[in-house]
Amino acid sequence: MLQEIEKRAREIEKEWESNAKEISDLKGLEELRVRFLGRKGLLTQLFPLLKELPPEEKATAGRLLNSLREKIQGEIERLKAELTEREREERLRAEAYDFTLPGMWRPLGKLHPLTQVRLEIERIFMEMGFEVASGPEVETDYYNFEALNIPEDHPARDEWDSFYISDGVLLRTHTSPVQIRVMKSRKPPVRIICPGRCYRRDTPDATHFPVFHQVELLWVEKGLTMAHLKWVIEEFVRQFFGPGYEMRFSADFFPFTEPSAQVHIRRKGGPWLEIMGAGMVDPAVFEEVGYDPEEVTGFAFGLGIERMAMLKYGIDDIRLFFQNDLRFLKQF
Ligand code: 2NM
Repeated sequence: MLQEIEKRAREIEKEWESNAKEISDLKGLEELRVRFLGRKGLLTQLFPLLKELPPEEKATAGRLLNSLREKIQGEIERLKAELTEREREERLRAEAYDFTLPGMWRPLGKLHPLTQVRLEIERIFMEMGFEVASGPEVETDYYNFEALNIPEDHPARDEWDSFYISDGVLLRTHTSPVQIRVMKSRKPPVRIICPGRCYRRDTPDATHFPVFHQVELLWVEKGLTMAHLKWVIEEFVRQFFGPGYEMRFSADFFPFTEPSAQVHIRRKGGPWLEIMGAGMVDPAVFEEVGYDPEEVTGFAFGLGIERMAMLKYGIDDIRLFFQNDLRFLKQF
C-alpha cells in the first residue's frame, strides 16, 4: 500500500512537471491547479488513502504527499507571479501610444458669414451700451405695420410685400415690431439693437431674397438729436468698415421716422454706397407705445446684414448666402 502511494506520487510529480512546462497563461495555470490540487485533484485524492496505513507508514507517506503538495503550490505561486508580470507587460505594450505619429485631421466647422457679420455688428453696438433684443418672426399686422404708423390702405405698405399666415398674421418684414414690443414693456431710456430674420415677397435676384436679415437700432431718451444719430453711425462705420470713409445723409421718407434719411458712405475716389435708412422716431410712434413725444426724443436706423457683408467682402450676389455652397462659405 505504501509502495502504491509512493508510485502514484512519483507519477503525479512527473505529470505535474511535464504539464507545468507547457503553461503559457494564467487561465491554463488555474486549470492545472484545479487538476492537481482541487477538491477532486489528482494529489488531493491520495490523502484519504493515508487513513488505511499503519502509523509509521502513515507518517512517511504523509510527509511525502505534503512535501509534493508544497512543491506544487510553490511552483504555482512562482508561475502565477511570472505570468501576471508577462501579461501586464504585453498589455502595456499593446496599449502604448506612439506620440511621434502624425496628428489626426478633423474637419472643423465655422460660422456662416452672415452670423460672423451679425456678431461683429452686435459687438460694436454692445460696446457702445446697446442691449440686444429679439422677438417673434411671426407677427401681427398691428406690430408690423399699424404701431409703426403704417395704416391699412397706406401706400407705404406696398413697399413691404409680405407673406401672410392668416388674416392679420404675417412674417415680419423688418425687426421694428421688436422695438415696439420693447418700448411698450418699459420706460425710457431705451437703448437696443434688434437683429433678426425678416421676410418679404420679393423675386430673388442679385440684391433681393425673400428671407434676409436686419439689425435695427433704437435709442430713446431726453434730448437726442440727429447729431447723436450721426455719431453712432459714424462710429459704427469706422469700426465695421475701417477708417477713411466719408458719410452722407440725404432726405428720405419712412412712416415711422421724421425726418428720415438714407445714409451713404464712400472711400476716396470710390462710389457712394447706401448702407442704411435712419431717422428721428415719429411722435405718432411714441404716442402709440405710450411715451410722451413732448418728453422724449429718439432715433432709429435699420440695416441689412446681407448688404453689410456684401459691401465688406465684395460679394456681388445675395443668393450666395443661401445656397450653402462650401466653395463660397469656406472663404470666410
Ligand atoms: C429703418 C429706418 C429708420 C425704425 C424705427 C423704429 C421705431 F420702432 F422706433 F419706430 N424701428 N426701426 C427705423 C427707422 C428703421 O429701417 C430702414
